[in-house]
Amino acid sequence: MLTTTRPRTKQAAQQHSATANSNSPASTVTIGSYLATRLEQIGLKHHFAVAGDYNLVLLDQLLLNGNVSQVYCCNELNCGFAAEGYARANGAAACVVTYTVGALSAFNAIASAYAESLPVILISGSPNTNDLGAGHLLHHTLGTLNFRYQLEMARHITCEAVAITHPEEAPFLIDKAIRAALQNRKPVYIEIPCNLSGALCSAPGPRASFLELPESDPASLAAAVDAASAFLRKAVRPLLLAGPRLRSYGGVNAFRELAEAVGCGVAVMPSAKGFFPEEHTQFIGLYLGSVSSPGCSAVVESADAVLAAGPIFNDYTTVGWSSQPAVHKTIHVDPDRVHVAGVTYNDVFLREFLTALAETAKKSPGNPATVTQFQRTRVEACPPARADPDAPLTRAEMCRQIQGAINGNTTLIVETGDSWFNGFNMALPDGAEFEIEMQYGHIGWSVPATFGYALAAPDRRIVLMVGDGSFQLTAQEVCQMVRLNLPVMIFLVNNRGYTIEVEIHDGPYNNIKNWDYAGIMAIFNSTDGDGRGLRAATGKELAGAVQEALAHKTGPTLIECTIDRDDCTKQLMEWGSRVAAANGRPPQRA
Ligand code: TPU
Ligand code: MG
Repeated sequence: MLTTTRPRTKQAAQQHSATANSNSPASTVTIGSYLATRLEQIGLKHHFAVAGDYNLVLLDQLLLNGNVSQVYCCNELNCGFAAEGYARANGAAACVVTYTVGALSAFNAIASAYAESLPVILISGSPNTNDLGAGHLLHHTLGTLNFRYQLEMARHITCEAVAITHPEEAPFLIDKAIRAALQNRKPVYIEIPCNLSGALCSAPGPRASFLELPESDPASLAAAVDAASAFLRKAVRPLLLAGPRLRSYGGVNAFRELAEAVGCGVAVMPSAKGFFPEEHTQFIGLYLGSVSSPGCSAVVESADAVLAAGPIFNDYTTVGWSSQPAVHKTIHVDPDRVHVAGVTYNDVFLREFLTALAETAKKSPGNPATVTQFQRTRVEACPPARADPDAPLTRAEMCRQIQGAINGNTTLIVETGDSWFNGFNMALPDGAEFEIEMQYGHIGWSVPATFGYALAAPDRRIVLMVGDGSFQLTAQEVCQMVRLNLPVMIFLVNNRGYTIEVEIHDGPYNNIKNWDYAGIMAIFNSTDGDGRGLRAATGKELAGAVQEALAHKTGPTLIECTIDRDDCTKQLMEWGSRVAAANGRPPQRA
């Protein structure tokens, strides 16, 4: 059987026919090998896995493909997050788990990939097809005869969930799921029974037509561009705002072109930090309502036309609903539709829209009013003073030194907690990248996600800022960085608790058991690892530790930075009180 899914784009149709013609109907491969080829063809060099008897034959089959390495994780939650981090650097990722006991843990990370718009392919082994309908109770299940629940649960957190039940349908279902992930930039789920991974199916073509984003409806696109360009042209103070979905939907370059064509000020939302160069003359800062970077919010809020590209306005990013551009002033560009002052244009895809609008904007004179306004009112940030090297370490001194470790080849990854706000305050030189999981906000995300990211970007300097509370959720995954000799720099902020929660609402539940975080590295090293665990309780100790970390290339370096429990950013204090107020709103009366 050939793969016969109907292609959705012109380019896809050409590739599809090339694929079909070059594929001999007689050639067969195992389902596991078919899947491995597809993973390779979509650009994966690794997949993440935790073994279990429902997936062992599948793992064997995947291992036979020497171009996609199998990478192991300590548990399935971490496995999913590692894939999520890998997808950030690589564009897509895959992870393989066992039935229920593994998959249900991975689901949390897959939900993160959904919220963060990342195409992660979750592959789960499942029971032998002979047991389905045979009245057999099976291990790793609910102890009932229902073997559909996992597939049904997966549908809520993926854009496509398929269960293979016969070898002949495997190529179709695998391709369908992978295509959905790449086109929608969302996770998908593929279930493969343990007795089918080694079964034969038709061979994959040399390359599948997976990579195209769908095309906009031409009339709707033209109408949206006309409306948006008229809206921007008549504005006195136009402004562009980069949103978190910009990268997932391929719009970063088109956004920059549009910005340069319009010539206006450009702000970024927190999760879009790094999507527009901070050294660009049009950059006016990070917009987060009342806790924006200096000088930014006044310019954003006084703009009379804001084009928000791929934004997410939620309770956190609007600072407890205290700041959200008014609909009548906004061009809101979603991944698959555009709203101009409240009028919606459907089937208009983000990248095509921004590209077409940039072309139109190039024909009119630019309007730099918001850049000028920002430059007039901006307060030049003075570099933070160096603290007394022997004084107890402060948050400000820690950040000053971390800033010094960031160059144009750095990816700064920040965990939920005050690390978010510390990260927002860091300057990114051209080429530096920033990763955050602010829509889903699962503490512990960053450790496995950093592991996955570092594998996908081996030539970058990876710097992680993570709080003590978050670290305790997924700390084991540092051992995989040790295992694979990844020179990640981890700044572990030990402030003895859940400080972000303290600022929202305090209580005894925000105190945590202290750990010897630096000491944990010796446990992970055991007899064969080369991770370093260092302690910094003063500026001098931190400076020495940073130098050692920069020079250490054969494993991760964890620097435990001890600071006071209440030593947090002023932005967290204000943001926390506003989020608390939003959480505490009384129920409305009918
Ligand atoms: O810097 P800091 O102290 O704020 O960060 P740390 O120590 O990592 O504390 C984070 C505290 C925190 C919690 C407990 N932030 N959000 N939460 C709520 C939460 C609980 N469980 C999950 C899986 N994710 C969450 N965001
Ligand atoms: Mg903490």
